Amino acid sequence: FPSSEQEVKEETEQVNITVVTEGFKPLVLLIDDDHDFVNFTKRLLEQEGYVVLAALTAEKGLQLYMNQRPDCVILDFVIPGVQSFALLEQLLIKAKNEFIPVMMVSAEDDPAVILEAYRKGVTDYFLKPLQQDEFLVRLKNRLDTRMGIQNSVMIDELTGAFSRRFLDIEAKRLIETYHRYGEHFSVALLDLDHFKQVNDTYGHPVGDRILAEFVHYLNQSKRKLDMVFRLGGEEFLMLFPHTTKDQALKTLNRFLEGFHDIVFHEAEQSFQVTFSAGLTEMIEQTQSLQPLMEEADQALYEAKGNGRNQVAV
Ligand code: GH3
Ligand code: MG
Ligand code: MG
Ligand code: MG
Repeated sequence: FPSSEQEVKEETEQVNITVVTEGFKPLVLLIDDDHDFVNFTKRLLEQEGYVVLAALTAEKGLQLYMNQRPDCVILDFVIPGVQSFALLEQLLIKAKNEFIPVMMVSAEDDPAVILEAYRKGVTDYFLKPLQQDEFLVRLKNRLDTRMGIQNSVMIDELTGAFSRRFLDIEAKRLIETYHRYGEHFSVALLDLDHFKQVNDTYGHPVGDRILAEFVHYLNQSKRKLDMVFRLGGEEFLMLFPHTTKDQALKTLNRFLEGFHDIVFHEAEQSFQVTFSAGLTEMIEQTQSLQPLMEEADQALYEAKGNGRNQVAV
């Protein structure tokens, strides 16, 4: 059916664009013990359309970094205390591993200190008082690069979900956040029901469109910090930060109903699609994503066996 294929393609493209740009404002984490500078810079960045999180201590800064997933960090390294220094060094290592730019802003103009900051992975070093215009342009360039990496490497092209590669980074961050701060999180595997049949009946392009619609639906319905990853085929993984299993169960049941309510129209037929999910929660003994995925997979298997269109725990 050539005409509906054309329709499908356009709609898929639309979905992809919506997923990537919808209401997007870069999140900037600002860490500095200088209140006046923080207040001033926060206002400046908000005027530029950024969402700004501010931390006045290294400890709070690291916590926000791990909990909120910023797109860029602006940092004054000269926060007093040996412990603070160690925490900020940890943050730099994490940021480097996660491709998050770190821009330093400091009154310290000793070339040896500046060189050392670059060696530790700082991407830019600005002296106070800040040359505002240059700072804002370079920040924008850094964020553009960061978003470019995110969109090309970390986003699955067909559906707009995050890619499997990005899952490892995010899971590592959540597991560490759990052990350090006791923040709960839940993990769910989602798999579309009888999807082979959908492809066989309506064609592969329609299947592709449904995959994109599924992710679009989840992205619209989830909380901001929840993340959707495509593991492959019609199988997805969701991470629910700050969420217990009971809370995630309610959310997933809402998704089951909401997605099932979407009516697809193809070749003069209308139909609905369902999915099944297996859910688990981070617990103390867990040190990696692998056992969580195994548990979620076992639960998914049960959901399928019990008739599909349901969540099992
Ligand atoms: P179950 O309810 O047990 O999950 O049944 P199922 O048919 O969904 O499961 P199965 O694993 O047997 O088949 C998955 C199907 O998903 C097979 C394949 O054609 C389809 N599929 C996988 N990746 C894609 C894709 O990228 N696009 C499309 N259109 N279909 C895909
Ligand atoms: Mg299957
Ligand atoms: Mg399936
Ligand atoms: Mg499958």
